[in-house]
Amino acid sequence: MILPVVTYPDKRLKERSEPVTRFDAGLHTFLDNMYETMIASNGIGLAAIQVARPIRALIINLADEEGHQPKEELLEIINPVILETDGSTFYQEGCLSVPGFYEDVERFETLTLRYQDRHGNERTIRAGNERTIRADGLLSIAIQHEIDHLEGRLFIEKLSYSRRKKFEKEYKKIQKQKK
Ligand code: Y12
Ligand code: CO
Repeated sequence: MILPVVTYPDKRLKERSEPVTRFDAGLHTFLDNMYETMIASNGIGLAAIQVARPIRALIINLADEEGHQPKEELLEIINPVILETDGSTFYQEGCLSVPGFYEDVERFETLTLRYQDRHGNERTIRAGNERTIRADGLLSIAIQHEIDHLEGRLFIEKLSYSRRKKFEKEYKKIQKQKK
């Protein structure tokens, strides 16, 4: 099922999302719906709050050189914790919740992340299910962008004061054109 995407300046995007405690069929259906929504919207990353569920879940499905997004590469990241970061890099980011706007944003270059997958609910499996990955390049940027959503932060909040002002003006114009 394709879900409606919450867009800026909706206040829900400022909410801090709560940890996932139930990794049940309901969560699995919700993650499947997030995937369907992201693909239908031409996205490569989506956090649960972007479809109005304030839970610490996000998905990332980067495109390969040919622009394909193989589902086997889909990352479902629940309750993420960044353990380590290194370096810095700039990338022109976009967000399904801020349609039509792209801007260079500074992020850590690499990071080490701990998270749970969709089956992480059972206590006994939970520790075993904890995985550590080292994320590089675009994946590292996407993870940081999506984890910011879990904290109620948008990439536009990382812009300079003058660039943010310009954004607000441009965005209002885009919104008006849509009506
Ligand atoms: C690097 C930087 C940011 C991320 C976060 C994930 N971002 C997205 O998936 C953005 C998708 C997006 C899609 C749009 O729609 C189309 O291209 C048709 C779009 O354009 C409009 O809404 C007009 C904007 C953003 C991951 C990695
Ligand atoms: Co976003």
